[in-house]
Amino acid sequence: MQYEAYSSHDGLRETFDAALQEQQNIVLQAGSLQNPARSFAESVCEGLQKQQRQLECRFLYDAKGSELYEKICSQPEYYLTRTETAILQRYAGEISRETGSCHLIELGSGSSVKTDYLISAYQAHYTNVCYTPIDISATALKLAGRAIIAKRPDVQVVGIHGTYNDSFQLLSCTSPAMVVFLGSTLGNFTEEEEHGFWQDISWHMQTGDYLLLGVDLVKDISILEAAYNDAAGVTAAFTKNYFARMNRELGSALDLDHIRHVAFFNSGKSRMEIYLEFTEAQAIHIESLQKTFAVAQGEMLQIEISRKFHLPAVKANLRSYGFEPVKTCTDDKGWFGLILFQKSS
Ligand code: AVJ
Repeated sequence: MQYEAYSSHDGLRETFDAALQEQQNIVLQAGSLQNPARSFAESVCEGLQKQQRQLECRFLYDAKGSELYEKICSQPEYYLTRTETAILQRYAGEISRETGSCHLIELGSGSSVKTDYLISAYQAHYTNVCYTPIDISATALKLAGRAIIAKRPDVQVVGIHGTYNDSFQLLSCTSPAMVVFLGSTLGNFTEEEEHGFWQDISWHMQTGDYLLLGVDLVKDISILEAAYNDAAGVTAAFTKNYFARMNRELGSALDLDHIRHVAFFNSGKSRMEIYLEFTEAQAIHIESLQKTFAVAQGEMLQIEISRKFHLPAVKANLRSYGFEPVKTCTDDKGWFGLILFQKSS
């Protein structure tokens, strides 16, 4: 698969459009990810200057982090991926009949393994299936794209190496389309961030287009907490990789042996909260910006939140942005929900 870099914002849209017309299989790089080391350094600095120090979770997904996340997905305690996959397997056919032929655009596509069930269903019913995975990990994107093309030579794949923000402008080229947002990635947003996100998506999507949203549902706390504290320690390795990445890319020289993974459910806020606790005082040094931050013993840096949802509330919320729920699918235990919406106005 070819890989091309584009710096200008407008350039991306035009190039995307041209790639679609010419039926190319290609990955386009958005300009926003052009200076990754600098964005990472700036983000860490900003996060460490906050009252409750918090780091942006999207930087968990470098090549190593994306690989560890895939490993999390197959841990016995991490029911999310398995459950959502089963729902997709069961309902992909019905979903594809409901929406008709459309361009599939996936936000945060990762390995695209789950999405393959959807692609397969669309291929069974329609010709000229086109898939646009969007991800911040170039490695994950290229591997996923190659695997799909190898398995399904008739599907066109135009990937975007970029952020969600980069993808919004592309939604005007793709109608009829279905935006696919799986894995309960929505749960990583605060309510405020979520609001801005739906406003943007709703603004850019065309009337009649679809949105397929996967959300993890509120359930027994012990099940939730086990999912983020797996016995094999893969989740801990995943979150600690944030600091390993800082050592690699920012020259932070942190001692990872004195950093501990902590994850618990906050019932009041209906969310998992994931921290890295410093079991000894350490300084975080960011070479390129000439900044040093002192972290006290026992201090916890928030690295991620993962909100858990109730289906009726999600539907009511999305309605307020012009998305009509047309189909709701869950598993037998009601642990995970997949909702198909149509953009009404
Ligand atoms: C990728 C956001 C769906 O919140 O469950 C898994 C990330 N973090 N284990 C989640 C994650 C720790 C995951 N999402």
